[in-house]
Amino acid sequence: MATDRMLLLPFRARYGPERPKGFTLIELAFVLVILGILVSMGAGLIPLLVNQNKLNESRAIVREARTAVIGYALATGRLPWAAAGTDGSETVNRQRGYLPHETLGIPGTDSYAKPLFYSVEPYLATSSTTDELKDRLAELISGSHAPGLFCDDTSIRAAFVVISSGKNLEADTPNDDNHNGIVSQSGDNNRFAKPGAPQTSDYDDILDAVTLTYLHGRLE
Ligand SMILES: [Ca+2]
Ligand SMILES: [Ca+2]
Repeated sequence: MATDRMLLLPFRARYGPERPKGFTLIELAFVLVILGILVSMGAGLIPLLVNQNKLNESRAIVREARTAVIGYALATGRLPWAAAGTDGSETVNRQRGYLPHETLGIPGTDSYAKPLFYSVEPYLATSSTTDELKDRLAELISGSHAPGLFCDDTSIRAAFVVISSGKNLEADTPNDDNHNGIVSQSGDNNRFAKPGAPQTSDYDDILDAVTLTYLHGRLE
């Protein structure tokens, strides 16, 4: 039988010359060098990706807080005061401080585990119905009642702002005026950064704001 004869033949006679197995040393060295380069490139990218991820996460947290404050206004006819402490309970007559997250029922820290800051137009924290809130917004917009909260120096008139202190873990100028790293009632003023201001070596806060006109539109 032809098949039986094939089985009796040595391996090389059946399948031809044996091919060299594995890599040569030079090939191995080359592969290792390329792998080393790829690993070092990847290792360099990891901190950048982590930073970007943290930034995006805090942006989303600030955005969610903004939405929660708008929801509070629509439900109660007023904006909450700021919280004096990090427990997040609003403190009557407190225009600047921590986000009143307990009052809002949301988490109060950013992706860097630092408390969020908040400032409110005081005239909007003492209305009691959505109609009254809307009337007060109209007064602020027309100037018949002087507005008391601004972004981008005084070019944007805001109903409220929410701020994450960002990667350096401190509020930066112009959100923090007395350079103590936090936004508080005394020592800081009522002018904040432009929402979405670019990240620089001196400013890495993440600020979102709702303008008077936007909130007025939401109450239509
Ligand atoms: Ca900062
Ligand atoms: Ca301060």
